[in-house]
Amino acid sequence: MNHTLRIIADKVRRAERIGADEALCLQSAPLELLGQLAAEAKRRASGDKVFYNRNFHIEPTNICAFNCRFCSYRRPKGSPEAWEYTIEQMEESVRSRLGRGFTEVHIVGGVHPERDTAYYAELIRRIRALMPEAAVKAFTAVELAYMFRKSGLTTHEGLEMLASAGMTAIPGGGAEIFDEQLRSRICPEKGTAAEWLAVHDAAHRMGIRTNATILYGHVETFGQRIDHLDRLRRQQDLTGGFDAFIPLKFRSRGNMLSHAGEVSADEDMRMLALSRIYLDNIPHIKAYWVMYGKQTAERALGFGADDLDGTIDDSTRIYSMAGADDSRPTMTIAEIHAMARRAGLRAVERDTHYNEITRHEQ
Ligand code: V47
Ligand code: SF4
Repeated sequence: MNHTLRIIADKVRRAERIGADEALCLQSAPLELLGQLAAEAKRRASGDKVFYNRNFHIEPTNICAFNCRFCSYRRPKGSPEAWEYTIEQMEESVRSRLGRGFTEVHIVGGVHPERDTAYYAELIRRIRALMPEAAVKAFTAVELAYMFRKSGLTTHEGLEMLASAGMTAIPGGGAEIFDEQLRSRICPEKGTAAEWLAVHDAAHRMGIRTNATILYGHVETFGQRIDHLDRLRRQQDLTGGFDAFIPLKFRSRGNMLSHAGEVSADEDMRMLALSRIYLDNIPHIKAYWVMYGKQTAERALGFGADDLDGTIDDSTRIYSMAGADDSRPTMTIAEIHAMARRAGLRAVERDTHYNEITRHEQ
């Protein structure tokens, strides 16, 4: 190991914050070293626990006002593959899952050009009425900014309206890559990085907790990845409202960036490890198994991840449409426990805010 790398590794072992240049250097460290450092940092943050929750998704529509180059999910209105569920259809999806212990409904979809904040507030209210025990984690900052603008609301007013309808948290999507130049190439219509951060900043200041993501492994540079992590770390220093960070691996099937291909599982481990090490102020790093596939998600538990997301119950299409292995993603509680055990860790059920849940039946 070279001298500089040794100094950086020692710093990480002492739980000292590293800078962007040091992260860039660490990025090309031997994979085994990165894994060790990240696993130690994970142990300091959450001991031997691997968190998961009982959740399902609702994807209200795949019609979208934007046209991100990496998206395999969006369809134009009128396409035979486009959908726009009615509130009644979405209620039915909740009703069909009553009594099975779900603690979270995750709602995310396309940016529908005709649906406004009042519509989505009503959707949330009706879901909460059916399943009051479940939190509603709803809408990426991109969807939120669009619907608030459409309704003539400030970010604060819009968030207040959704929170009083029962929205409990905001998922991390829409962050993509903050670098302005790259963003204008891969998702030019989408809101800016500043807009994404402003929505999360406002939410945190109102006491609404949120997640954050990066979309990596397409045409970005390592420097742009680290810049992204750095902006999130600075935001978290200011407001402290991020619960979890989710590195989202670009999946290449059926979109305008397919030519970029996909990075290897080793590269995924590097990204996870670096996220755990750099984001020393975000408590949880999520290995979203639907996107990685179960095998890679299990491996991720040795590279700093402490959360697998949830049981999903075959309720999301975003990743299968982009080429993820599992076309009907579902994970049983027994599978999650076995995965954690094989990684030398212990599966712990959590709610949306990482409060631990103990049940008598398992
Ligand atoms: O923002 C779109 C990504 C995100 C592709 O907060 C793609 O707990 C890979 O944010 N390949 C939405 N990714 C999903 C999301 C999420 C998922 C799970 C948990 C949480 C959470 C949030 O999906 C979008 C975009 O970055 N995405 N297309 C693609 N081809
Ligand atoms: Fe629309 Fe989201 Fe797809 Fe972009 S990633 S085109 S905002 S559905």
